Amino acid sequence: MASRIFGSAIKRREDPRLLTGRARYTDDLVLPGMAHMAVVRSPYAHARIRRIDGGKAAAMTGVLGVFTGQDLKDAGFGPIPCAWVVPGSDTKTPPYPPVALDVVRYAGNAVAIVVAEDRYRARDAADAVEVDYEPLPVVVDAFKATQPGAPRLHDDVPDNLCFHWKVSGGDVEAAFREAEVVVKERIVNQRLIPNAMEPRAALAQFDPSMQEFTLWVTSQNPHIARFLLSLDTGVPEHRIRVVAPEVGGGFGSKIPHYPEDSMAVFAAKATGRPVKWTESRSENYKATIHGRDHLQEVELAARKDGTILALRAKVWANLGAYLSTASTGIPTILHGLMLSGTYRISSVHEDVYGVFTNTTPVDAYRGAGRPEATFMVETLVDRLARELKADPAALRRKNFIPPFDDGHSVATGLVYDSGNYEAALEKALQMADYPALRKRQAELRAQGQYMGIGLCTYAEICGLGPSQVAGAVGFGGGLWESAIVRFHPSGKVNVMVGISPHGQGEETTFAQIVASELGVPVDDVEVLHGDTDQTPMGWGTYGSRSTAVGSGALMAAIGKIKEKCKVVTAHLLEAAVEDVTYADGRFFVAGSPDRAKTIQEVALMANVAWNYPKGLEPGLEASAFFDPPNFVYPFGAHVAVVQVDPETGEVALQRYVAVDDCGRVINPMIVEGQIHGGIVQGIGQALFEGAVYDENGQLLTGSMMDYAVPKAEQFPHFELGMTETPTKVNPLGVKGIGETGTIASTPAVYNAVIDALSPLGVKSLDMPLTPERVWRSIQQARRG
Ligand code: MCN
Repeated sequence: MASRIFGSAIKRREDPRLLTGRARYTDDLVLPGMAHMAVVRSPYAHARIRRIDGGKAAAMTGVLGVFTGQDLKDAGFGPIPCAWVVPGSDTKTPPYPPVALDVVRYAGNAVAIVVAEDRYRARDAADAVEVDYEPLPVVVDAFKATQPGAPRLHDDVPDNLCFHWKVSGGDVEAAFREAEVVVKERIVNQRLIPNAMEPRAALAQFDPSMQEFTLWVTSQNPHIARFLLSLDTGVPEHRIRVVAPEVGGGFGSKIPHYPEDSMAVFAAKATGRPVKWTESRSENYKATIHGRDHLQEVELAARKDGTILALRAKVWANLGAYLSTASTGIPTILHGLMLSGTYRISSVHEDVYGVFTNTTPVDAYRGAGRPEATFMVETLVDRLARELKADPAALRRKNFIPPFDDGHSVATGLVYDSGNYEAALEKALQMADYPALRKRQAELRAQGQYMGIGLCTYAEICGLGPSQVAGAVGFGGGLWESAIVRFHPSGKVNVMVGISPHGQGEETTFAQIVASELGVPVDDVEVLHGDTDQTPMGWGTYGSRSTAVGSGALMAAIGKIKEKCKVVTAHLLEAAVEDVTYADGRFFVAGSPDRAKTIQEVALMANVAWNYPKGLEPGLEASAFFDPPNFVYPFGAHVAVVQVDPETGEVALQRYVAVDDCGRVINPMIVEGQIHGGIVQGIGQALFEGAVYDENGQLLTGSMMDYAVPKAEQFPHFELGMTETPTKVNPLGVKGIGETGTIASTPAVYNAVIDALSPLGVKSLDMPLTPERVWRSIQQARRG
């Protein structure tokens, strides 16, 4: 392989159009005759709908229609499907009507839609729809919702318990009996609101002559959107085209198939006009999924010498009012199976209770399940270190899974692909100059200053596939990927992929792969994605899978192109096919590098087929699918250094060192960008962010005035390092990097703050670690 392009930090090809404002997002699209939709949303978190009167609204100028849940139902629009039901968990899937029929279950639940000539008229008319509600009792807390007497959300779900899922490995009871030390923690992994720059939008068009729909939508996975849309609308898949134009970030929140997608499709058919809906930011906070929201009770058993024996946990996962697309898989498969982290923990057990509450549905948010697992393990390991008066780095080293390059089984049954956790930690400690940091900490403590050093060593499961496992764990789709590589006569290349990047940069990195493998200039390759009519089927961009799985399909297609080029070259050079070999964009007879054809020459001949092998198909195009044999498990070690002011409770993040390993790196600049963004989002959870409901189910953090999205000025320069441990799971040895920063940085910063405060007797705190919380905990500790 020519490795100059693969592995080099070329600039992102997406950026010129993004940075100059020329990119076209869903809301930029304008169709002839386009109308606009607004959604009437419940102000109550739980209420019976007595009556809806759309009369006044319908009479307003420019209003084309007012529709209720019943109208959608009558038109055959069924409930929003949950696409992941984990076997053995007795999961209840109560109906999730796109527009409420009789009861609303969270503040923001849709109760009616209005279509009008422009969005302002639509909004005004939505405000004029009269809804008579009978308020019902509300529960927002997952633990409380399972207690006797709690208000019930769905008739057929007693105790609001959607599922009880368990995972076990080893003999946990025996390990706890054997333990000399047990540390416990009650952790609130708080609810977060994903903040993609672009809010959600949908534009639907119905073609009555063909009975076909087109939906332009802010989706991370247009092929899944089409599949699910066909299920809940009854419109066959081949009559639906879903396009994800430019998508301005998603962080998981644009995976689900949302009620508004169905509403827009319904409205387009009902009014005979293309219909657009774009949410406002406050609508986004209420009606786009939230993330995390776990209450965790965790215990870690160890020997006095620091050997970790077992981990046991109970988790109440708040699912919100309805099951969003992947919601049940997040606190189970993507969380519960990762309890061993990077350690030799031979026994684990976890009970996960998935609970309905009167809150916005919860689904995947960057890291999705893995941050909740890593936080649990990494904060408990630190707690154990304090208990044993051991150095947290030494304790980690003692318990690490030793280096492996071809599979390591952990207690939950997963087989990690490859890892070298100690190497990543050593590098991070070296970059941070850990001994010097500890020395400085001791000096500052002597002066009454509170500096803290926090570590996190993590491994995470991503590169979601293989499909057989997806099926076995109840995921309602496959997890393979596909790619088409098409050479035009001029030697320029189009690549069509099933993945659907929305900020990650695969238009660049996939072009780098093609350029490296086929020896064409990188600028001669264009990567197309995000349109079900133009791209082959794929399962989307999430779970940091696009590179690990998508590149496998791309490599398989490239392999077919090379084979075909050899046949054409052999014919042109009158040589035997077995004698033709390839290097750096040229096909030549082995031992006679002068007898060669460039790939562009071969592409031209394949396309014109003038002088061509008999019986060989013309054209130079290959399509391939790739279903990986396993997940991939990137890993790393992060070190955070903070200074806490005990008088104000303010936490200043002074240094942040991150060493991550995503196998072979295609584009180091893009990888660093992913790590930067990820770190910021994870620290957002540790220090700033948290969605708060009052007891009536009103979202108190309903806008950016109240929900603290992190800002660049709050961060130091990130010091990044890499180790490179390839995987055997895909041909290029690449693992995912899109979520690692988020997974690692929350516990690293949390551990640093607790480390700073431990001389004051503060042992744990609820996130986000706001100055007020930190200050109060110091006061409380001082009072004893
Ligand atoms: N890459 C690389 N070498 C590797 C691994 C990755 O050069 N060894 C590059 C990839 O080719 C790609 C980027 O890094 O350009 C991220 O790739 P990958 O880890 O495969 O992640 P995905 O493309 O599947 O993206 C999903 C991931 C997730 S799950 C969330 S959430 C997230 C994230 O990506 N959301 C994002 N990063 C985001 N970045 C932006 N800008 N916006 C989002 O919504």
